[in-house]
Amino acid sequence: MFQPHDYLMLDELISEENKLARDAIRDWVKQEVTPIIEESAQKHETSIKILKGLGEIGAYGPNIPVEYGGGGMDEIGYGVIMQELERGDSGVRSMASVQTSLVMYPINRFGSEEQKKKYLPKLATGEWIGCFGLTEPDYGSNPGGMITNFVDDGDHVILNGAKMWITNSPLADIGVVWAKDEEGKVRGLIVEKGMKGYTAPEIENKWSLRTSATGEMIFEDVRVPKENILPGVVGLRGPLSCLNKARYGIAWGAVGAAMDCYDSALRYSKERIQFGKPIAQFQLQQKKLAEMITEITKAQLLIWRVGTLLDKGKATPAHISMAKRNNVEMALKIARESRQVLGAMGITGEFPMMRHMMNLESVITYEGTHDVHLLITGHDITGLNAFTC
Ligand code: TGC
Ligand code: FAD
Repeated sequence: MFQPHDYLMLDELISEENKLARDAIRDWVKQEVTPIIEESAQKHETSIKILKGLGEIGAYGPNIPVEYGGGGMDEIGYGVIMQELERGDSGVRSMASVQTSLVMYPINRFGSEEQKKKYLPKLATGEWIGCFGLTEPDYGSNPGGMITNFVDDGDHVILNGAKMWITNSPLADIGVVWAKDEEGKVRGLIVEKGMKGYTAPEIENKWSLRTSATGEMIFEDVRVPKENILPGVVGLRGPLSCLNKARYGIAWGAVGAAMDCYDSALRYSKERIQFGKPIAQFQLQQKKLAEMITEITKAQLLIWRVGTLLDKGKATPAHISMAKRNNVEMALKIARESRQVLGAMGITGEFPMMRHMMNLESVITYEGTHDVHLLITGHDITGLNAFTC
């Protein structure tokens, strides 16, 4: 069973309240996620018990105000929760980060009082599951080109278009969908399951994030009440602001996945005997393990600092991009390296490395690809925009 590692005593940087929350989630993951997640991944099934359970333990909206059912925690608190969930599985962290950062956050930040009261408490408990529709079949890294649009129809609008690769869409009760109005301006709309003309078929046969449902969102003349339009934002800034929050959570989550791989490799290497010695005694294996804990520790410090800046209102989107890019790549490298420490055993479902590795292949692509985040940093440090060159 997973043992936490805190090589540089970074726990001293985390408040008692946040440590309590993290430890409670850690215990929940051990009890509810670890025993079933491998089978869930092998069967390519989303566990509804986990999806609902996340609402019971306060993992939906921990940083959303208490008056709307959230936990009222700071961003470090949200981060350490994402870390523990992704130690269990990236798909489980996805459930919580989409609900929190991509559904509850835009409703809380850009929604009307009526929208907040109607949706947030039910999303916080997990009674309703939400999804976030930005990516389209022809517009992934470049969401500004989106085709999905709506036209005026009295007290409703008529929505047409399609979204692709949407986490939780096949299961979701509501979706925050980004679409262009008649002037070509991006707006956020809350689409509800059951609206005529709206379907959300699942994307089958993924080799990655097999515990998380991914689907399309198809809109064929869907009549959406105007009261479902988020009044507080116009333009691409709206969805991109939500991505900042989710990317931040992913940067913490990646540390959790890496810790799980490192912990499994460390314990195995001390027990596995070859040439009459534990393989942990061989210098080549020590190099792998020593580099892993070094990289994990650096990644922890990076995201802790970004979280601290976020709590002070000083973190920029580019700071968050740096952390997402660095930490996900770090976790992916550790998943591959730790798999090798286990030799053949590493390819089995008895150990978590292959599952984490395959999951992280999505994590390095979604919420902005590895390349996109590098170009965001490049823009920030040079002042020159590679996306428009
Ligand atoms: P650009 O002209 O740079 O910006 C348009 C407007 O947006 C503002 N802006 C931001 N605002 C807040 N946060 C950010 N991170 C922002 N980035 C830009 C910008 O200031 C401007 O505002 P205004 O008021 O002046 O109009 O936009 P661009 O079209 O050139 O694109 C820039 C680019 C490429 C960086 C951006 O589009 C991008 O980040 N692309 C990647 C797309 C992406 O990350 N998609 C993620 C989809 S959601 C997802 O993957 C969920 S996975 C969920 C899970 O399971 O965990
Ligand atoms: P493309 O944009 O087509 O990119 C292809 C390649 O070209 C990449 O390597 C990219 O880095 C590179 N590239 C693109 N532009 C440039 C450039 N200017 N310079 C250099 N290289 C470039 N989206 C949502 O809206 N909601 C969700 O809930 C959601 N969940 C997802 C869940 C999963 C499992 C996955 C895999 C994706 C999900 N996505 C979601 C979509 C995700 O955000 C996109 O896949 C991602 O933004 C990349 O878009 P794309 O796949 O169309 O790749």
